[in-house]
Amino acid sequence: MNTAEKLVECLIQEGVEVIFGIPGEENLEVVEALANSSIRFITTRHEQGAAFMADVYGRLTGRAGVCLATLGPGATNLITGVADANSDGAPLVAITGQVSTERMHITGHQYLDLTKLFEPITKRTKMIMRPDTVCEVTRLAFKYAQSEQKMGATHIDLPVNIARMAVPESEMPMCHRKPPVEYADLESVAQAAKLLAQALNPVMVVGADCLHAEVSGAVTELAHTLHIPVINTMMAKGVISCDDPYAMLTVGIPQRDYPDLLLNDADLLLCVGYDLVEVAPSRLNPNRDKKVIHLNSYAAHINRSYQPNVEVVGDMADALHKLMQFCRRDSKPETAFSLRERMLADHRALAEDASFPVKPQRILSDVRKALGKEDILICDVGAHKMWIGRQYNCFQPNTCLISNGFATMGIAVPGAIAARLLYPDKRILAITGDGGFMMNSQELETARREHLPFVALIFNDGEYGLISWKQHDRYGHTNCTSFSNPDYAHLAEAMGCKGYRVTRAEDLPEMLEEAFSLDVPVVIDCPVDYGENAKLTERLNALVELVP
Ligand SMILES: Cc1ncc(C[n+]2csc(CCOP(=O)(O)OP(=O)(O)O)c2C)c(N)n1
Ligand SMILES: [Mg+2]
Repeated sequence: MNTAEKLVECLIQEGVEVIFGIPGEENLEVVEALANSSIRFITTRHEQGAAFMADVYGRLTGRAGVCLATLGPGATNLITGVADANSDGAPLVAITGQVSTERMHITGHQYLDLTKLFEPITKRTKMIMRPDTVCEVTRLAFKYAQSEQKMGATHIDLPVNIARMAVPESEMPMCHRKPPVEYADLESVAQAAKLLAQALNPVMVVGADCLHAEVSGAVTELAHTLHIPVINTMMAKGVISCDDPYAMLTVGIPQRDYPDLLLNDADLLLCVGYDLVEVAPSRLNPNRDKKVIHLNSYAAHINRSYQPNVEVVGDMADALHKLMQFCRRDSKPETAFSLRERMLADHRALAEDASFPVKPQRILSDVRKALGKEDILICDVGAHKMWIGRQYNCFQPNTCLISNGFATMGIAVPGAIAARLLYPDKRILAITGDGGFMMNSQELETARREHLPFVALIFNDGEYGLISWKQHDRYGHTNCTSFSNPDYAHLAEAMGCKGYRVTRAEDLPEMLEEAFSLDVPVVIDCPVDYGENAKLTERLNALVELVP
């Protein structure tokens, strides 16, 4: 058995069922070995698409998504998706081909030192230098990618000559067991309970590490038992259901919004599963005067606005349950309850607006009605993300995926393909700007070929809308942000997909229903009225000015 075949055996041992990627000369052996294995290989149209698919696969499962590329340009094309996964804590293993070890010391065709290239965007990058190390290198890649200490990306580089060499028969895929669960020490829980009991206006902030730890139930129970309102980051939507009276929805758009009013009044932040990349701690604790409890499975990062008074480190559900036992709080957060009503009323405004181009509020209201509680929205990056972040609300975790650590345009279309692969019975919707859609629209062909239908809804404004919004807020005009668009419905049809264009506000609900009933990928091109962006800035500036 050669090294490539042994690598595939190790991947199967790791539970890998699918790999996304593009074959090349230097990974021929691996592709051949994969073809003879139980692993499904999804050939993509750009390595970035493959990396985003692996990224979203990892986000949704907690198991590493795997992507494959050849050396040099194939590997550099993977970079953005790998960096996105690493920043956002999605487990991912990237595998690249490489030139033969005999010619790495010279300047040569397509050679690039890939371990150096991947170093800042992975938790670990290793080259397989000898056939007898393939099992260890593979196990390490998966261990680091999937480890509880913030998951992320890893990289395996396989030189073409090593791939062809025979592996000694004694080398077998390594076994692995789940590491034992570590529990927070009771002293830290007791300290946290004391701070919580003393706090006048505590607020719980839940972050993305809650998604894989299955702590939704414990978070919600704690909110009710100790009467603590809960704010979620953009990446932690649905950890507490949006219809829960304690759910104060999402913090994270650039403007100060209703949840910020609550943070303003808070004297203590109970941060659960929160990672600093999700939303700047200076946003949560601008004057650095709030007490902070950090509760996660790993210790806090360093930041001047995030210096926890107590760190409760260990199994999160267990720590939350103990905290409930150790602490008593009786007064209900009436201010939060009334703020929630005002916020929901604000979100409902224009939900039925009949004007055209369609208001973002109306689109999201229609989308929420079209998607069931368990269906999945994959959001791209742009002004549409700000609207989704602000007012698309979720009932369950992992039902709205937002890249908000690295915040990378282009994730939605390939991400939806991965989501569809995992959940054939759910409705999968990608919402993307016209800018981000064009960055990975080529993967529509992948989706059609692989029979992975999903619906892509394009917010069409002919601009890099978020940047226009920021320029408008800062300079009063826009620059370098506009472009022309193709006929997206035709573009979709040309790739064997179905295309629609919204021409009236009332079109969308029916189109969405029809789109989800089809067995090919669908693109819905929806002109959007981003005149609402500047109005939102104005409205929120006025809201915050009311605060003393
Ligand atoms: C890959 C990448 N390039 C650039 C940016 C910076 N950026 C953030 S949002 C944005 C504009 C997005 O435009 P579009 O996709 O049309 O969405 P819209 O804002 O119009 O809703 C840009 C350029 C980014 N986040 N990611
Ligand atoms: Mg746009």
